[in-house]
Amino acid sequence: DEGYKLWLEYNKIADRPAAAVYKQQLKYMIFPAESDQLKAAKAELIKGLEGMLSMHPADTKSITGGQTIIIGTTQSLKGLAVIVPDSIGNQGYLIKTALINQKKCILITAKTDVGVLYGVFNFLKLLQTRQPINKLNIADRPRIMYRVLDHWDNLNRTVERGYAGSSIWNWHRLPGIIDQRYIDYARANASVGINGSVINNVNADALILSPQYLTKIQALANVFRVYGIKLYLSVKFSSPVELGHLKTADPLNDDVRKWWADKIDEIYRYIPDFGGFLVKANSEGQPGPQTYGRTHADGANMLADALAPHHGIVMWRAFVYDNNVPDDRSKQAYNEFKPFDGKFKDNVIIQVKNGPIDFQPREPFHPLFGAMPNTALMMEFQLTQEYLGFSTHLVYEAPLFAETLQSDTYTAGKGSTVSRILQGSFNKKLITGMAGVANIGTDLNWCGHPFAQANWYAFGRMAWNPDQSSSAIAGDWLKMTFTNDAGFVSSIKKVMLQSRENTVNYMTPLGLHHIMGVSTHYGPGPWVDNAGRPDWNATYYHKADSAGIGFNRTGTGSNALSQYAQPVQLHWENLQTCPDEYLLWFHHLSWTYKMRSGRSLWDELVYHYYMGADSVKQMGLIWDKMQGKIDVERFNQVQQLMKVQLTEATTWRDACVLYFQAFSKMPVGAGYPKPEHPLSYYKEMKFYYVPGIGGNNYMTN
Ligand code: BDP
Repeated sequence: DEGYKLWLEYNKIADRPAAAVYKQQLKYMIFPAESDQLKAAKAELIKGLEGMLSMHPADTKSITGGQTIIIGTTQSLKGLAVIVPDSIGNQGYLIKTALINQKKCILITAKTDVGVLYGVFNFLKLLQTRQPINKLNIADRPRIMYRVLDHWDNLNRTVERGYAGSSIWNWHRLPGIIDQRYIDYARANASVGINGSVINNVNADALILSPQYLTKIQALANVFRVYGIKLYLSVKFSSPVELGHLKTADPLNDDVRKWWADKIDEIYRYIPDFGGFLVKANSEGQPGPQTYGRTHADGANMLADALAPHHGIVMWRAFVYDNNVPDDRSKQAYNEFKPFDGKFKDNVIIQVKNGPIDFQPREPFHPLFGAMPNTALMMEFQLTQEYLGFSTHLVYEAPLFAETLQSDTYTAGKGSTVSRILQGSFNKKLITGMAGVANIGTDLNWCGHPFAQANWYAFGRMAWNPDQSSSAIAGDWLKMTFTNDAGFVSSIKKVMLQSRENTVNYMTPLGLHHIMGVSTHYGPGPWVDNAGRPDWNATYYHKADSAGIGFNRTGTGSNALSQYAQPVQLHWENLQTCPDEYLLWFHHLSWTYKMRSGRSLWDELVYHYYMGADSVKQMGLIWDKMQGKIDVERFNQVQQLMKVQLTEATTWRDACVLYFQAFSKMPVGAGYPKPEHPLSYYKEMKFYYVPGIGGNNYMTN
């Protein structure tokens, strides 16, 4: 098994009595399917039942015996007078054991076709995870409106920060050839409720808006639509100049406004349900409204006005920082965006990364969450493991997502979690969204590492409901992807839940951040001090010297803490209460500073680095015991990957400990194995053609 089928394996249920119980309840099916979406739902149900139970319920039009599964919208099941709770909204569904015409049936229904599709996938999940289906009553709905994957895919099919092969969009063969992958991609997304896809890189090529590409994009949109997924495009702000040959892209210029309005009308002629734009502007060299002396609000609102008549939205990114601004990089997005609170049009949503720097293994939540009560904000998580060991490290990211989502911003008092802000709980007028930077490529298993699929899956589940538990999601994913073997699921779930913390420990413990190799972001690089910009240097972030280590972001330092609500500020400012996890993010402390554990800061740092690398070894030992429980292909693949991960984790540990030791001048405890090489060896390690940076010539950060 190469893992192509993702979590939709639909493997035969080997436990015969259990299979028989399911089959017995699914003898007949009433499933009127007229629309493409309902047809897709029906095909999926049949595929799932054939795979798991080798059966195909008999299609009927009316209830004759019991054991009938009835599926459809309230409209298509009119004759049965089905009622759904209002709470499921337009995209939710109801799965219920019901007595219809005195017969016990299973009912899957919704107000809309896409709701039925979600209901079917969730019904299949019950079987995939071996839940009883004789007493069902599940009403569910998404808590977030826009649940989108952002592909950083270039037109030449390289993928920025992609570690799983090339872009799955085969531009040369589109529109004529519809690769089966497009369909399976859409199925997988729909199965977890993802309803949008931004198909191209935020560092966008203006060509994407040319008629030649629009024809190709239309073909993709036609596939996505069947699975309830809207297509979005990343656009380059200067497209009117590059594509339209205008002299300017000034958002207040009439010709520019007309150019965009015409272009948007044109797009909607190709794709009537086009979703809208994602824009990276005035960030890392990209053009934007500031290039023309205008503001982010001017730029976003101009596009929003043109999209509004078609019900499109603008996702405008807040990932901005400028090395000409002599201030802490972590403060800049807040400083630039907060003044515009309430100034964006209703169909603009500001896309904010989970933390204030850039998808590090651990960051505190972004201070913009909670700071813009009158502005729609959406979360941007990164699924692709740019800073998490690429696709050779097993890192289950759901705990990272949950950590941010459950952080309390205190913006409207205690309990103002990021999750509630994203759900629009404090301002019902705002649109809501969550984006994940995709980790998908042409690798047979889509994501490079068999376990990286879990991050795609978990993202979808959390975008649907940000308060779901990482543990429950991991359990479902393991069962759906590998096996229901209880021993396997419980052991490997523990491994998954611990995996992100392991990586924090061997890369950036105690609040360290951005100390990886320059530009490639591969491997350790705490010594980097000569990147293109000061704020791309590792030394800018860790500030290690003979006196100590850490970034002082308190009132005596950059005062980034002042961007958080007061209770948060006080909590992190006070060394008595600041959690170890964020210590060096907010404080510069001496090497001998006494930690809660009683160890010195230096000893604590060493302890974490060694614990991180050791936990990878432990993970490998657990995996070895799983032999025979799953297919041999994926077992072997993961086993090899864990060995690579151990080597790389050890390199991280040794390089960082040696590097920081040069400042602390303190010994490493006798019990710890000695690094294999001197510091100079790690500094000189060279890596050629590192994946994830092809096709971009600006990339030096
Ligand atoms: C950083 C990446 C860079 C992206 C940028 C972004 O290193 O490749 O273009 O973020 O999000 O994480 O725009």
